[in-house]
Amino acid sequence: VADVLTFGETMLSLQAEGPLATGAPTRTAVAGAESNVAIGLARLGHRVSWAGRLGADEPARLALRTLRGEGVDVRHATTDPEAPTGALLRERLVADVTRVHYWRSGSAASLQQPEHLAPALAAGARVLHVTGITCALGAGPRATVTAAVEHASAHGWTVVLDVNYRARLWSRGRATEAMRRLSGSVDVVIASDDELSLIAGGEESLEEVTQVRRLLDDGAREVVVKRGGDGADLYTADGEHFHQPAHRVPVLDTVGAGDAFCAGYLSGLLDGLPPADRLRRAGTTGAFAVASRGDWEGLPHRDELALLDVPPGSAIR
Ligand code: KDG
Repeated sequence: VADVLTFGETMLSLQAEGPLATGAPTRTAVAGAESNVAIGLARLGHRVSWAGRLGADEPARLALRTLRGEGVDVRHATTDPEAPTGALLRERLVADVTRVHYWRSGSAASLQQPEHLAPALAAGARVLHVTGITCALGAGPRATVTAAVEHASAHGWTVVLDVNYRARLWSRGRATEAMRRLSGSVDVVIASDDELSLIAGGEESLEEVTQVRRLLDDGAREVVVKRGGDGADLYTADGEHFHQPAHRVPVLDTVGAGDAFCAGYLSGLLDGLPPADRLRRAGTTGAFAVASRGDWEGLPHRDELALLDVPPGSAIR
């Protein structure tokens, strides 16, 4: 049985060093919020299964090779013989500002149906991880998330939802509708401060504690609020509140930091760490993503977790 089952759209990611231009250097990579989390967890030694849907094409083979190479179990990944694997292009406009273009409408993942995930659900797991991105991809993926969440809660798994709002994919109104529908079956809600109202369903101007109270009343055990460079907060159903300041690291690439944070938090949960320590591990893995290029390439292995405490400029011999 896997520690964590996750699924969602994994894509071919082209990362241009600057603005898009003929002949400009571009790095080829594999990206997707859920597979980023899966890799982060696998590097920390957890058993994680990624069960997304890909096309029958070269980007799919690259994605599967990469995930396998990182120790992620892909035996329940499925293939659509007709639809392509999705793709995205990331341009770096100025220092830390990137622009994303997607080619994912009509992709294999956007056509996923609940039956494609059934074998993965039947295999079992301790934790189900889903994100709002999958819900934004279409009716089939949204139904697949719902079926997975229902199955997981009926079987006593811990259900973790990362809101992960993507304005390029849907409106705040539609996201709120979909997130509200899931909120009653979610054990751990992870959201950035500006995403909290999407799942709590209140006005954006509503105070954070009020939004969190709604989610805890809906049945969540834990609500984790991410604030980028201002750290993160954890609220529990027992009425506890913890704050974790962000690590001070050089900012190289913030894309993927939320997924890295999520992987660290889940890792702490699986290890049975107390709440403050789970939040600390999340802060650590998030900082690794910020301080390295790529969406997941710089994530730490378990024996590297303490690297951020090494004095800057030192050589590890
Ligand atoms: O969190 C990083 C992801 O956003 C990135 O890897 C690609 O899944 C992705 C998306 O939808 O933008």
